[in-house]
Amino acid sequence: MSRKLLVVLLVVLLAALALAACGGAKETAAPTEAAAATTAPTATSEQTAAQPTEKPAQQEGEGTLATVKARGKIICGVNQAVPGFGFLQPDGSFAGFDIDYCKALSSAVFGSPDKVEYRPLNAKQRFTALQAGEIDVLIRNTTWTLTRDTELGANFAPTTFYDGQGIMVRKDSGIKTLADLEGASICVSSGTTTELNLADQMASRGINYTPVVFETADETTGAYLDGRCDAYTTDKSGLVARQSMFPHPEDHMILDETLSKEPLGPVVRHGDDQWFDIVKWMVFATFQAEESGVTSQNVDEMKNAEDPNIRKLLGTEGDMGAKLGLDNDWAYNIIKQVGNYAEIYNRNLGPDTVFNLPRGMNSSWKDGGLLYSPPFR
Ligand SMILES: N[C@@H](CCC(=O)N[C@@H](CS)C(=O)NCC(=O)O)C(=O)O
Repeated sequence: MSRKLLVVLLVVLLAALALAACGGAKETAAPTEAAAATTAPTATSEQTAAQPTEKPAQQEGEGTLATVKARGKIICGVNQAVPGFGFLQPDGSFAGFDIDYCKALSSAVFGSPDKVEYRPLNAKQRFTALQAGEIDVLIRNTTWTLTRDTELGANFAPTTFYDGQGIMVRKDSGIKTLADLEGASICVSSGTTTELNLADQMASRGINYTPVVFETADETTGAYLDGRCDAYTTDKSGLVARQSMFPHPEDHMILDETLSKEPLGPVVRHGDDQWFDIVKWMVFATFQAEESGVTSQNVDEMKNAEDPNIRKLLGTEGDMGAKLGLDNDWAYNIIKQVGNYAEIYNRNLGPDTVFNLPRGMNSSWKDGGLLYSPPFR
């Protein structure tokens, strides 16, 4: 047997073992990533996601933009279980803040928001799917971390939603602070920063707890609602989103404490600078449009604005689109078809939605928030 074949066989065997280990029991006693960190430097639960079964969407040696254009659609890795962000609706369509960013990318590339195939992925599957070329972009409440940015082969576009991890408990539990969770069981999803932060925060505060780990949000919240855990933890946005699906949302509350920083945004693979630039500037276009007061409603009039920044953004002046390999009306199309950041936020999370999330850090820098676009020039 050739050495190469032997290596391939070994890899397949290891992958099968990893799959058997994750797939068998849905619940594990300890956080897998944390456990991996304290033992040998083996794969974390993020890295032991299901192996790719389908043919990669991207052909070798071809840039993602060319692949996407030849295919006629973008394959966007998304969440299907977090209302307001990425959610599969009863009619089979996807909706949410992250979904709108898939649409914005489609508008930038194709001049239409509908050239998207949505690929639902759970937390553990997402980085393998990205690495394997099964998706062109991951827009799925994904936190930017150093490990993901390096070892996991991911490049992070600007943060579209600044979040932090929170804890939900039943109102009648008497639990008011993190310290009250001494001896508690806490439901958490695997392959997430949530799982790691929880272990770190509880250890540093000397609070003993039992993590009860599941692969999907449905399993995690299902177990919490069944009374198998005293608390449920994820990003605060995720808590609010999932709470909206509970039979009695009013029976639950989110503790004031925030356990971590969770900057969420789109992600692409390492190795394709042009595609990375497109995804980055697609996000910046939504920020800049809000900064400049350009909306889906006034974008046509704004084409005649005097402000050179607006003219460059909308393609009336300069050749910003060409620099990205796109048509010059790429950003005009995003704003016209999907909207500026405020429109995207309000449509999915704003005052007219069940979530009514205050903008807070997710305000434009002009309003004291963290959203800031570099110059369009
Ligand atoms: N932002 C965190 C957490 C993201 C995450 O996947 N959260 C879970 C808990 S709500 C989720 O979205 N699960 C949906 C599912 O896979 O069913 C991360 O990037 O690791």
